[in-house]
Amino acid sequence: MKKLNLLLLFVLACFCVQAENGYDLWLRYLPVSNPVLLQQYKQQLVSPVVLGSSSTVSVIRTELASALKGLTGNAYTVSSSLTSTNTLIIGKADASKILSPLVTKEELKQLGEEGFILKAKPGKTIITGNTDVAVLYGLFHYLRLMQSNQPITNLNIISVPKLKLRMLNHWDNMNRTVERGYAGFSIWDWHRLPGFIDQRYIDYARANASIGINAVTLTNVNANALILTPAYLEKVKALADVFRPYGIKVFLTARFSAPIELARLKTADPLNEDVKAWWNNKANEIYSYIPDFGGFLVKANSEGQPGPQDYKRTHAEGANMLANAVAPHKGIVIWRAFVYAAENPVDRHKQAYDDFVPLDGKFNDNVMVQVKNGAIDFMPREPFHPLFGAMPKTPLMMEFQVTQEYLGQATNWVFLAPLFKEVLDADTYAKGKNSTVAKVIDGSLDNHALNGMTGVANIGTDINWCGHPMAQANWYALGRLAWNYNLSSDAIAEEWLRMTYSNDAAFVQSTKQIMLRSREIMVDYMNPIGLHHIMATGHHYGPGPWVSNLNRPEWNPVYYHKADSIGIGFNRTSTGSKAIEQYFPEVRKQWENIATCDEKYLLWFHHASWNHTMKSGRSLWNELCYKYNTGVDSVKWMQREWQKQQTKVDAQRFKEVSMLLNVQLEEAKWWRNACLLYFQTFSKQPIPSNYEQPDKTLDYYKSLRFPFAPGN
Ligand code: GCV
Repeated sequence: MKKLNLLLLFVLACFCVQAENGYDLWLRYLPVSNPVLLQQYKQQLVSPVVLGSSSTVSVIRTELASALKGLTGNAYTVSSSLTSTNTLIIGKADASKILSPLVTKEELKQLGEEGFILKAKPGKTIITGNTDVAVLYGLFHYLRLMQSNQPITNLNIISVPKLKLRMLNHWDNMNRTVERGYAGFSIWDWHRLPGFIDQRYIDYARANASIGINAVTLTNVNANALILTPAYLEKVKALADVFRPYGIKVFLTARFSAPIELARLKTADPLNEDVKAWWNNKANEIYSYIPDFGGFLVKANSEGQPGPQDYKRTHAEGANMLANAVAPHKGIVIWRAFVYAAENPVDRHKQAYDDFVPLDGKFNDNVMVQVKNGAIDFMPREPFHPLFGAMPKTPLMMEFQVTQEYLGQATNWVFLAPLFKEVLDADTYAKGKNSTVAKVIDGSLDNHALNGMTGVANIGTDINWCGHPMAQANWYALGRLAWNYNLSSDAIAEEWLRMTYSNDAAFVQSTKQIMLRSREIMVDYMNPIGLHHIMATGHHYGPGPWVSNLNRPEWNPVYYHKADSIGIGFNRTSTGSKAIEQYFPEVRKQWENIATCDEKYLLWFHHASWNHTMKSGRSLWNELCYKYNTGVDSVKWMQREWQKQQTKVDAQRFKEVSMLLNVQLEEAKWWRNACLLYFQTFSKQPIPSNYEQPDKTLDYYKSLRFPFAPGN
């Protein structure tokens, strides 16, 4: 009986070890299965030492020991004092004299605070940098090489982040709901903080550090002033203490009306002396809890949030008041440019530019303006925001959305690196050719010291963190691109797949193709040819191009597609809203003329007739039918490709992704049928008979309701 129990325990233990629920993200450290490679790794690793004594150094030691154990099966003793026999030396450049001859002063100078050097020749490897956190980044890079089965014997890597602030913005509410979150509740367990430190906080910090993320905003930009009260600052401090060894700074969202709500001041006018004093004191108080507090992120005068314009002050006056409060502590203010007003009849596309360009040069040195990648709102495809390049005197920070509010939420598999890259690589022509968005945000185009990129997080309490097992790749991609926006989507997908799933070459090859095509596929079945914001309203789940009854004009999809008997699309050219004039002439030229406009933006900038001839030779209406159907067919292709991977992937994640692909196919068909049936009421043309015909009526699609859709 005892033996039987033991056997049962053993079987259970094996089962647990092999269960793949996605919690470990890309930090699985599975045994290296290629024996030749394993042997090479072992020869190189023999005797590791980690120098130094900070809390970050402890993190390095723990991570190294657990990674090496996992990857090689050996329990290495990681020593802390150097001997001549050490083969893997990890530590800050000034931690030991021995490092100095191996790396030059010039090399160290290039690194700044966060860059690292990784050098290896047979039998000797060095990972170093100017700070312990830089060394941690170097370690994660080294582990990534082994996790993805790369050689580690001859290395000469110097890696310096292209952006200083590499950030996640959580839209997490204090009641633990997450605005636009599709992965469960907020991971911040405010009620049990500060006493209870969930292991998740530590694993979250590890994951972020492994991809170079060094800042997080904990709370929703639709802010709650209570986060600034002492009871909550205690809790924020507890999180900041967990994150610090991983090089992560904490930011909070500041509700502009907080002085009224928390201190009963009569006003929140940024020029009022009492208001200024209140924020100064509040900043001092926050820094007394968290000496390295990053600063404030602010959404003001947008979608009902309070702001300086309530007092006839400008965004700059509001931002500078807060910037003055955090400046003595070296804090910064990140002020969002996502503003538009219902009372303003001007094309929403133009409003942020109209508001912010006149303020260029008026922001304090410690203010950054955070700009969404496009002028509307995180659509499956948008041209880059015209503010990029248009505010040379202000550091602009990129805001991407990692959570898939408008990109299939938690049911659709979409890899976002191609979307991020498309924007970063776009040429603004602000200072002639090659003035890319990336060069605007890294500060190199206009010489800014502050620079950064953020992603609205897709993280929640789901066991796999991000809801869809494949959505982790988008968190990963954000971090990797913030570190180095020159990385290709291909390289990022490959790294992630190898670490998160398998190093099997055939698996990596096919699954990478799914990932790389997935965004374009979604554009086809959701928003082809430049269509945008035709999602159902409120929750944004599924199609709703017919919606026209909401209070604010720009909340209605009909505002964006403008379909009528003549054609479809938003005329933003010089004969329309003139939004195109906000771009530099070279860019404008590309899009102004319907004959030359890139067709992926056609209906973004033009109201084109249903019979407009597309480059394919098809009429616009037929092209729309073609695109929607191609999108659906391509999801079927994703399914076929994924089915081929069954033997290569653990059962749990294989099944989860298979089920979700079934859902995705149904949703793609839903998008296609609903949109084509609706637009057909204007085009009055048939859906060509070679395509699958909608099996439901338009009224059916219009009748669908999702009162409990997540993220709302
Ligand atoms: C946090 C969109 C989203 C809102 C979000 C807003 C923003 O409008 O639907 O949920 O609010 O963007 O970025 O502020």
